[in-house]
Amino acid sequence: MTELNKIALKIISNGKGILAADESNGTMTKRLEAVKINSTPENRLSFREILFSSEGMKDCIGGVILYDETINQTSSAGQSIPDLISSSGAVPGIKVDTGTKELSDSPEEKITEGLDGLRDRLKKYYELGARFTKWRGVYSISEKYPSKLAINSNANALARYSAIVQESGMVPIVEPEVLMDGNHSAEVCLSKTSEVIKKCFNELILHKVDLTGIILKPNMILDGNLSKNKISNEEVSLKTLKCLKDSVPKEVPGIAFLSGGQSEIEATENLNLINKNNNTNFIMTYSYGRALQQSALKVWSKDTKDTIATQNTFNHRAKMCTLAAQGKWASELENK
Ligand code: 5MM
Repeated sequence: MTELNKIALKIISNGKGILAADESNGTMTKRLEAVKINSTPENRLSFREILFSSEGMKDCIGGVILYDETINQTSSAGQSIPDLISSSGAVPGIKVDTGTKELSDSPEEKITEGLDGLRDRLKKYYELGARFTKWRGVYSISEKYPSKLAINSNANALARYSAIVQESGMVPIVEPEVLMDGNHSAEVCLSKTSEVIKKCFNELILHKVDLTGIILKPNMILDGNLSKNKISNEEVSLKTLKCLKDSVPKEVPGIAFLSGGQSEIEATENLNLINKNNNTNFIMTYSYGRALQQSALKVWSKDTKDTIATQNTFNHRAKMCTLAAQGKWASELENK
């Protein structure tokens, strides 16, 4: 077993999942302003520190993805944020892409940037305690999209990123997110997501990335959010499994889904069914941002001094997701 494979397994084994707390300042500002909180570095830290020091971290969270601002911050007790995360048994990780830009020649689509100077930034993040990283490619679905150009260029960037990250001794999370926006069917989502993931693996193999030392972070297969038709949760799980079985090489140790705008319960129920029906050898877990934080953020915004209520809310969500990552979740447990 290689060191990278060990790190990947530590993050996702035994029902543990990933807390995606890597919102860039722009995204975090949107999230905070939606609940009428000022987006200052202190407030961003304050909410995140409450999550990172909650009980639920120990049993449920195997890794936390941070943003550059947070990995450099210090807790109220004077501990570095990566140390605070490690003290709960979770692995600190860091988002290393620098965001998306218009794709030249297809300006309605996006290309993710951040390769320039990446090696040097990784050195700094490793010293700060990070042992895994994240890079997200974003694809939209419409009649014309995602174009071959977007599929190829984002796959190439994800592979170049992964190779450099592994060279630096860290596990790359490869996140090709096919957005749920639009009125397309789940069938279309299935065929586009499969095409995107297959191309990513072609490029990862070409760049000699060790597939036992990565974690794939894909979307689930869903109808577009504007589609009138909604397939059942059972069908979501079966289509998602079909997609991954056909497109992901067997060496990959695990898959950690993004929630992508699903409600907390939907994301939990779908993950649970994926695990119940899992006919692959992949560990199937979560790497949720909104589906782990939404309710906790609402509670916190009502009284930012009420750490206990915020942590209880987060602990509950983390516990539900961890049960789902083992196929042991049931809706009745939500009210206990
Ligand atoms: C936490 O949000 C991440 C994106 O941040 P920026 O758009 O600000 O760069 C995002 O990549 C996130 O990690 C994944 O989409 C998972 O989050 P959700 O909310 O989809 O589970």
